[in-house]
Amino acid sequence: MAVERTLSIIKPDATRRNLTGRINAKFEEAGLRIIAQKRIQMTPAQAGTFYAVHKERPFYGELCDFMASAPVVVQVLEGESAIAKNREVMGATNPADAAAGTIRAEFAESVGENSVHGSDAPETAAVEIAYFFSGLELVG
Ligand code: DAT
Ligand code: MG
Repeated sequence: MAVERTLSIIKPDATRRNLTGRINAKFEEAGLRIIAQKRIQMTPAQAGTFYAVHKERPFYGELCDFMASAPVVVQVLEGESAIAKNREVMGATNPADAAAGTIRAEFAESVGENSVHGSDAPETAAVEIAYFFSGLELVG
């Protein structure tokens, strides 16, 4: 067990429906601290760089357009085992498979428009945090 940081994104389907506060409450109730947060509007190219790992997948173009379709809230969450804990609070990628009480079970609209992103490992968390935030913006 160790204190970790992870990159979270509240996606366009959720910002459109004014769900930022309710989603943040889920993180805080799980003991995750929001140590950095800003609302931005990405271009499809910026979303494409962020999701470059998926560039060969059939849904890549749709994913980039969706992520650029409205503002997103990018944030850094900190806590004990924050990467796994955040993935637990988010629920499965497909909301049909997400456990009751998770963000995706409660709020996601579809597998593509699933309300939140969370880093999946320490290495990806470090790269993803650096994509959006400078060290000075992380206030733990
Ligand atoms: P996660 O966001 O749970 O880490 P992932 O990394 O496999 O899931 O995929 C990244 C995003 O791509 C996911 O949140 C939504 C989209 N996506 C994944 N699988 C998809 C599919 N079968 N159809 C449409 N979009 C999909
Ligand atoms: Mg992923």
